[in-house]
This record gives sequence, C-alpha cells and structure tokens, in this order.
Amino acid sequence: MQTTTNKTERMNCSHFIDGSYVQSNNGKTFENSNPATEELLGNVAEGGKEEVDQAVRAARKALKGEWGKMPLKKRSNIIRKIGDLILERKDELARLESLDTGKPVWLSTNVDIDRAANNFYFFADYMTTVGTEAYQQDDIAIHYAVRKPVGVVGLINPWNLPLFLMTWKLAPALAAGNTAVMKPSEVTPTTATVLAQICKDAGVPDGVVNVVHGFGETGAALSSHDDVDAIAFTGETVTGSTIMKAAAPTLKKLSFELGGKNPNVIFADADMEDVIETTIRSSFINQGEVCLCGSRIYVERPVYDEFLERFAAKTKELVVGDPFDPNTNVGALVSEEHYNKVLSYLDIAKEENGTFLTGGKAAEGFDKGYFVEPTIITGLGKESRCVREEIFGPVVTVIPFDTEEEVLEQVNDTHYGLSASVWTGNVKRATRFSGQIEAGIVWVNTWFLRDLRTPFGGMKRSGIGREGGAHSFDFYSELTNITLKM
Ligand code: NAD
Ligand code: 6OD
Repeated sequence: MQTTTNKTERMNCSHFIDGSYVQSNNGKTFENSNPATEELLGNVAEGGKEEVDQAVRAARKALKGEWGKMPLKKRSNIIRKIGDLILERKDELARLESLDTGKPVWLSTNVDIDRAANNFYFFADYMTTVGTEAYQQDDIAIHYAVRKPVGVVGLINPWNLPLFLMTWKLAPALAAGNTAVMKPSEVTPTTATVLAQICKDAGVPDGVVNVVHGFGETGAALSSHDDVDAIAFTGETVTGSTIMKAAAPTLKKLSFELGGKNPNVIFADADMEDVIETTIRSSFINQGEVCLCGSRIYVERPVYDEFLERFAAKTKELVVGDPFDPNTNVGALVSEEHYNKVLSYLDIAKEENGTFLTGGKAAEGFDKGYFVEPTIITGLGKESRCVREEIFGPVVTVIPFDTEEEVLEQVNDTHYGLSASVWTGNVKRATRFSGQIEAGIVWVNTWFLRDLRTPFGGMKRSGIGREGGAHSFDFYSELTNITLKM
C-alpha cells in the first residue's frame, strides 16, 4: 500500500524500502488525522527495529551499487529532476501538507513546496562546484584530500514544515553521494511518503532513499543502529539530547537543529510600518509553529504604546480558520496534544498575571479542530515561563525596555540561541547589537530572509553544527587526505 488519496481525502502511508512501498512485518499501523477537522486521514505503517534494519541494509547495499559509482553530472541531473517533479506535483503536495499540518494551503504552496524544490535545485548546482584541498610540500610530497559520502544517513524530522525540512537534509545528503533513511514525524507522515516516489521517478536507484514511519521508538532505532553513519535531526532540544545518547556508542556524526525562543528587538528609530508588517508574520505565520518565529518581543519604551496599539489592531484582523480558504491567515495547530500544550501556556500566563491584548483562548466558532486565537501577552516579567519556554504556537509576549544594555542582557538570558531580529535605523547600533546576540542567525530589519549558501543553525541548546551550502556539504562528506611522496 503506497500513499493513496481519493475524493474523501483518505491518505494511507506505507514505508518505502529498497524502492518499494511495504507494510510493517507485523502489519501494525497507526491513525493519522486532520487537525482542522479531526477526521481520519488514513492509516500509517508503524515501523520498529525490524523495518529500520531493513531500510538501513537497503541503503548500505545501494551505497555500494550504481549510486556510489554514478558520475557527478548524472547525479546532479537526477537531483535537479527531483526539484522539477516536486513543482509538477505542487498543488497535490501543498494540499497533502495542509491536510496533515492544518496550515493554510497558500502557505504550503508558496513556502513549503517551493522551498522544498529549491533545496534540490540549489544542491544540484552546488555539488558541481565543490572542491577539496591540495598542498605541495616543497619537493617532498603532494597532499590532496578526496571527498567521500559519510555513508548511510538517518534523517529525523518534526511536523511543522514536513516536506521543506526533510528536503533541507535529503538534498545535500544525496548531492554528497549518501544513501538515506528518512523518519518523518508521526503527526505528518504523508509528503515524505510521496517524496520517496518522486525520487524514484527522478531516477534515484532503489535503496538510496528509504522512509520508515513511526514514533519516537522508530527514531530511536535509527539513531542507535550499528550501521548508520550519521544522524541529521530537527526537533525539540530534549529529543536531541536523547538522540545524542543513543548515537554515542557508535559515535555517529550528528547535525542538530533544535528548539528556540527567539527575541524580536524593536528600537524606537525603526521603520514602524515595516516592523508591524513583518512582526505579524514572524509571530503568527504557520500558527507560530516555525522554529524561527520571534516569540519574545522587546520594544524600546518611547514607541511601546504605539507598537502595541498598531500590532494588536493588525493581529485582530487575522482570520483564523479553514486551511483551504484563501482568506485564512492562521490555520489549525498540528495536533490535539500540541493544542493542549499551547492552551496550557495561556493558563500559565493568567496565573502569572499577564494581560491578553488579543486572544488568550481557543478560537471560537469551531466544533472541531485545534484552532487558537493569535495571542499577545503583556505584563510578564523576564522570569515568566511564557517568556522563557518554547510555546511553538500563535502566542507572543511583549516587554518594554529602556537601554541597549538592559535588553541585550534579557535577549541572551536563555539556554536557546537559534535566531533573533533587530529593528533599528541606526547602522552603528545594528552592527554593535547584532554582533553581541548569542544566536546562530540574526536578521536586521527583516525576518526569514534566506540565502541557501549561508550558515543556518543554532548555538547553545538550539543546535549543533550548521546547515546550508558548504556547511551541509561538509556534514554529509568525509575527507581522506592522500600524501604522494615525490
Ligand atoms: P520532536 O523532537 O518531538 O520530534 C521530532 C522527530 O523526532 C519526530 O520524527 C519524532 O518521532 C522523533 N523522535 C521523538 N523521540 C525520538 C527519540 N527518542 N529518538 C529519535 N527520534 C525521536 O519535535 P516536534 O514536536 O516534532 O517538533 C517541534 C520542535 O522542533 C520544536 O522544538 C521546534 O523548535 C523544533 N524545530 C527546530 C527547527 C530548527 O531548525 N532549529 C526547525 C523546526 C522545528
Ligand atoms: O529556511 C530554512 O532553510 C529553514 N531550514 C527553516 C527552518 C524553519 C524551522 O521551523
């Protein structure tokens, strides 16, 4: 049984191992439902150690086969073709992504699916330009490095940008010549299942790309497998720590993109029009379920009242609703479990004497589905749990500040260090302030603007390593240095 969809939107997902869709050996499945309607979308094969082992063996075999020997240009063309096929199936993939996640379909179409294709286009080009090092040591020797794939890589991903984030790992992994076993989130299994077929249709040999579905135990089987060489993981910080322990006995190479609690710092000399327009996006896009969302907003006192008034007015205009309605700005949260987690933080905000400027509750008018009103909270101090912990929903806190020193201290007073935004019209301050922020990514007068060559990732407990351009390629490669004595 492969991924099947029909008019009633049933989507059953099988594993994809060695070029074929297969069920679990024991026939075990779990249910996947639509978070906007709570209707059953389909059954998903539930893999365990056995299925992970089958997939890893297929990947190892494929590494030694045609894929491992394929000329660079041919491999690059196949990778580009994957991008083409994603775009050919754009509407279908966007629809599946919105059914699985609850996000607006315009967002799936214009961001998730477009960026997924771009990841393949970027690495198809990039792989043809990558060189290595060579040194001549007087008349004694020549040293040169040759680049090789790491081997079999496990790709474990979350539910917020399912296809986009999977391709952010799969594209460079394939470009560097690896074979892969993907473990998508149990909450959003569908587009990875289709991606496997797309890879096959693009000419990727059997066994190179595999998918095993399941829960945390399935991911654990992959991260502890004896014959997996590297794990690239995006997800929660605590899960990253668990994976690190599981991968330790076999010393796997690790790439981690983890949680965040990103600050958005607005100085009084910023262009307020730009600030409001972008802060609406950086707070509430994808229901606030983007690791880069700026959920801690700090505003310099002289413009605090003006900011709150304009930001709250725009937030109240946001339409919460059916992901398939083009007018919807904010769709459903991804699952009942996550909805309850986000609502529990609204209770915490009440206990902490926060003031809801907007929202503060589940959205009204929905019998079914996990809809939460875009929520702005003021009046909380720096020790508030809502200010310190990752909520990962449409909820932001706003705190005024008086000096650069004071706000910098608050910005960096966290175990996280993924991203930050700074808004100011003063170039000197922009340079000075952004350079002192303890985060892997800092945007000045913008947000989410990306160039795939740049280093992407977090510091502190928001990640290990960087993705993007050379950084991805280095992670998915090994170097052998060869010394030729003259
Ligand atoms: P999660 O950590 O719960 O799950 C992510 C994946 O890990 C899932 O596929 C899950 O099945 C798997 N998993 C769970 N337990 C495992 C284990 N013990 N061993 C191996 N795999 C295991 O995260 P989530 O709730 O799916 O996603 C939300 C989190 O992801 C947030 O914290 C968010 O900040 C983070 N995130 C980070 C980035 C980034 O680039 N830094 C991007 C997107 C999401
Ligand atoms: O922009 C990207 O390439 C990227 N990886 C974004 C991640 C967003 C996390 O939710």
